[in-house]
Amino acid sequence: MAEPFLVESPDVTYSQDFIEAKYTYSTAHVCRENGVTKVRPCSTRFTFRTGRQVPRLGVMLVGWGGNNGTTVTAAVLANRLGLSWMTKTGRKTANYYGSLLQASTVCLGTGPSGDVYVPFRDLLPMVHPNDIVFDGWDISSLNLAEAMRRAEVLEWPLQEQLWPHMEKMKPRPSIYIPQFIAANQEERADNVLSGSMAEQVEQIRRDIRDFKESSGVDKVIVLWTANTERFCDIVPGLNDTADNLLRAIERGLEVSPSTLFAVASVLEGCAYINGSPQNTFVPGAVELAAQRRVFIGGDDFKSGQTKLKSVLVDFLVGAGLKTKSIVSYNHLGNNDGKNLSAPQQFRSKEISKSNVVDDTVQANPVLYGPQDKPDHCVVIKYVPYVGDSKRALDEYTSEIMMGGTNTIVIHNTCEDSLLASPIILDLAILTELCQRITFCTEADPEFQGFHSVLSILAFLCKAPLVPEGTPVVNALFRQRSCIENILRYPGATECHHPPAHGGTPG
Ligand code: NAI
Ligand code: DG6
Repeated sequence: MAEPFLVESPDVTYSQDFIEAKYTYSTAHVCRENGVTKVRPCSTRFTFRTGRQVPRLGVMLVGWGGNNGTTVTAAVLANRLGLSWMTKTGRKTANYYGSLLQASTVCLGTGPSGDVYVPFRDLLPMVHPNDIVFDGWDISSLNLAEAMRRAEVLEWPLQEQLWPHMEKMKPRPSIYIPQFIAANQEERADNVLSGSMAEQVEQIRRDIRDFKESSGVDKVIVLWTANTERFCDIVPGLNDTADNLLRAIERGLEVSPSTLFAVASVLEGCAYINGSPQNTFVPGAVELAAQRRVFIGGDDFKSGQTKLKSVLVDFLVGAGLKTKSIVSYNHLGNNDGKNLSAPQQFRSKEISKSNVVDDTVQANPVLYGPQDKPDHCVVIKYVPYVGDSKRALDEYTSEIMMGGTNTIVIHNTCEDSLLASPIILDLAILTELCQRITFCTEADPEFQGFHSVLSILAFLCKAPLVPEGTPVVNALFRQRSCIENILRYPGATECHHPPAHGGTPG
């Protein structure tokens, strides 16, 4: 197996199957004793082992016929086939812009002519997006070519080239429980499973096995990019434990389709990622994943307005300015916008978009008291004419020195699905990589995998799911450092940049 570079160090060994690297992780414990704050530096010696055999990866999308589902499938095909197409501003070529792994770089070290940068994807052996095989489900029966046309995201000359490839792809019938998504979605629900809830979960499990066998992939990851659902109540006896959740499915009680897909995936040993905001991962689903040692991750792709917010507020508060008000408005005209025009589905999105500054604010007690946080207003409007081209307007107002005020206003226009698609690829590829990494310490010499709640995916998610008791980090560049560190340690490619906190395994 040829890696793009080799690390020459006594701490790194390459065998046929593994890269093994020793790494000392340094941090500090802070405690208060007798009225004095004490800081105690400490370090842990880790050994990381990464499997070098990159599997053939299958990704099953729930909501395959939607804007994201069709766009990501089309983008991978277009890249694989090396397609280009004419637009009024000239010829465009398929690329993976917007993918952290494919299109951003990290510093490997210093060479004779200065710093040497490599793409993120070169740090460890990873699946290439061109090699991903897609399948999936949708409540709408359109084949992927027709669904791509319905999405109105890609230029027509590109769609024409992709048509013969995409029309062969047909979403599998899905679980449809109308109360969870907006009533305005009913007209597209012509591809739905029947039978009891337990039978439908069984069918999803059969679909996963069928896809694996018929496509010849080694591994399957399931990712929800279907409509935003309303939140579920957490009810003791219903969804609070794995056993109760499984019983609730047997009895056909209230369980959302996204949770049913999570359960089916976990029972099949497939990682499950939630790209929408709803609380798919009720405590019973989290427990089931932990019991089965299957990765879960989410929630809600962090693609545009929120990504910028998690940079800008970190910058403002990090620079010592007291942000007092954040107003985020956007309008869009795709089917996502239509679904979000219903109050309960909007509420799910409002929650995931609103919590994104909490950790940054709490981390600065100089500026903010314990109950103090900025006013934060999120508005989403459905305007069919603009289609997938979302327009977002943000106003950030901060208090500056001596009673002054600083107001920043931002306007952003972009195709929403072209921002979400590379995130879908990164989520799947990172999750797969994490399945090949194990680690041990001197104190605990048995090799183990990461925690089943895969918090390393936080960079890609608006409301990151983290293991219970672990602090949530929203600030984008801390999240990026976390991925960078976790990818550097197993290959021992630490550069001169100091490791950021948040990069601890698990
Ligand atoms: P979309 O509405 O175009 O696609 C969703 C698809 O899911 C539709 O084809 C619909 O028929 C299907 N669907 C609904 N319920 C289903 C079920 N139970 N089983 C199978 N299929 C089902 O929406 P889009 O733009 O693709 O977005 C998908 C999700 O991703 C939404 O929840 C959205 O909020 C979320 N998201 C999108 C971002 C973006 O930038 N595009 C960013 C963050 C999140
Ligand atoms: C309107 O906000 C529709 C949403 O689905 C967003 O487009 C999506 O969640 C992306 O949000 P953001 O805040 O990351 O741009």
